[in-house]
Amino acid sequence: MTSTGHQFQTDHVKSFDAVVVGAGFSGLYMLYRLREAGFSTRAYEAGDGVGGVWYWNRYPGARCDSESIYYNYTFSKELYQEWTWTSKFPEQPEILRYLNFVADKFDLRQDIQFKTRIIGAHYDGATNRWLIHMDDGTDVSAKYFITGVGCLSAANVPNFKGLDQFEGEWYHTGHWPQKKVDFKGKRVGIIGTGSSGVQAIPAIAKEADDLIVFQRTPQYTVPARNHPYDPGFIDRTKGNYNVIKQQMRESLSGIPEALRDRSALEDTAEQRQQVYEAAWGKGGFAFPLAYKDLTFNEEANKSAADFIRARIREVIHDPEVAEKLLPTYYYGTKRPIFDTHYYETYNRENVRLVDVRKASIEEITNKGLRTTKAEYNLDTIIFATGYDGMTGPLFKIDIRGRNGVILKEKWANGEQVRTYLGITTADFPNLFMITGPESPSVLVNMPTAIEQHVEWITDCMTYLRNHGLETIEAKVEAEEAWSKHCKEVADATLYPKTDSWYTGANISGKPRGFMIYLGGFNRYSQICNEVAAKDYEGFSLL
Ligand code: N01
Repeated sequence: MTSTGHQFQTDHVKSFDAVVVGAGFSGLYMLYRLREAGFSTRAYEAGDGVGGVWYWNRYPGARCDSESIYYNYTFSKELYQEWTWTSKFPEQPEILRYLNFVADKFDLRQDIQFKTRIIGAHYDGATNRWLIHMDDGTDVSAKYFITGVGCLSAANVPNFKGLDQFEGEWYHTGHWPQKKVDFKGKRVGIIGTGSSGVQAIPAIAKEADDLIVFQRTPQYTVPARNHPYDPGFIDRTKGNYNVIKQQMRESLSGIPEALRDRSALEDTAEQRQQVYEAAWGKGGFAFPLAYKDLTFNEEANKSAADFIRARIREVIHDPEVAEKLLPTYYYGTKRPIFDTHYYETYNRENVRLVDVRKASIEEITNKGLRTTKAEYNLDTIIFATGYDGMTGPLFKIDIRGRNGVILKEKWANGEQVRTYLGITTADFPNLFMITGPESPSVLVNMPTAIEQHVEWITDCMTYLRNHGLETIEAKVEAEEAWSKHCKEVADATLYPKTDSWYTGANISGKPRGFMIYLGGFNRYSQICNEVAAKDYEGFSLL
């Protein structure tokens, strides 16, 4: 029975080799790969189209901050030749078009059921199968249950008193409507200044009469310096496909641009200034990758943070506003943000910054929002308040493993989740999590991370089939060792010292732990390959 009291049907239900959750980057490629390998597979997608996070995040200004020529699949040379990106950092509609193009090219829609959310998946030890329950009341069964739910698909709308009495419109950036939201003539409030807020704020400020930004933690952001690609560059990139693919797959972070192999402390203050100015001018990842020790060494980190704080003071006309915008946490330990005229937006007459650390939000009223110091009348409220990351999307499904072990309960205790390689977890046979907790996922270029996981999972399933095996399950000692390793790697950095969604600190009551493997994509892939080469060392195969 599910938590909703559902009694699974086991007779006459559709049965597949594999059921995949989601039709974003992960689900689409998983479907393609398994079909190629001869596994009957069905994907279920809550939205009415493909795209995953790029289907839901339609807020103004939404664009990717990985370079487009890398933020795509590399498994098909033909696909790489056929698709042409228009600019360095593609906007959400262009990425969504790309994923639709992929779905059409490989004829993937025929195996996807849209507008259907999987709400329960229980492992049946008697038959070694997963029983899967949908929100339309139907059940199916599958030998393998594979989640492609993304790391950031469980929206966090803070539980402010009074939201239900608000008479205006409100939206979360991650659940943006398909119709255009009109801000003309409106007084808009936005809560949150993470990646989503930093992108949405300059775009909305251009349209709204008034924009009030409710900021709790000031952010470091560096200019994206987006630009259209010229045809010559695109031709050279396509011609270089093999090299680019290999470089991506052998890199630390899934993109060829290597971290500079130099400590910030090896340079003099003047040299550092020049390096940071050049990186600032180049934009995007050039800044966080300017020195190899920015996220390891406090002094190195401070040098980068000081540079950005100085830039903020230069850009902002009103010194009081500038002071409010100065971040103080370790640079790079929250997701580095790349912006287009973010700080400059605070020089506009129609934009006001409210520091909700000094005067916290008390309640949403019928007319707007009230902090401990003032009341703000608003027509529209935007929650750019982030996500219950990594585990949240998995917990939206009632996943139960061997003997009814509930995933959410297994990971509710202790200081971090427990997985083996971030793909599997003990007591959950034949469950694979694409970019699951404790895999490199969001700290590398996502499509690269996804391709590696999908290919590893497909190879694993093929191995089981070729050897006449029914189940694969992580051994407890293997997952304990992996989780310990993840923690040790993270503890050698400055990341765990900052409250962020990486640590779970943004969600009240969530156990704090560092949920991403920080040892580098190349090292991680090598470990996964070694595990497979040793006949899936650390797993029980039956
Ligand atoms: O979410 P966030 P996001 N009262 O968690 C604030 C990816 N992404 O959607 O920092 C007041 O970063 C919160 O304040 P604080 C990317 O990986 C990528 O912006 O917790 N404020 C913070 O300012 C990114 O990291 C792209 O103090 C509250 C903000 O809301 C991830 O998604 C674009 C609050 C949340 O920031 C998440 O980004 C967009 C409260 N009760 C997203 N609760 C690109 O590729 C939260 N906040 C470019």
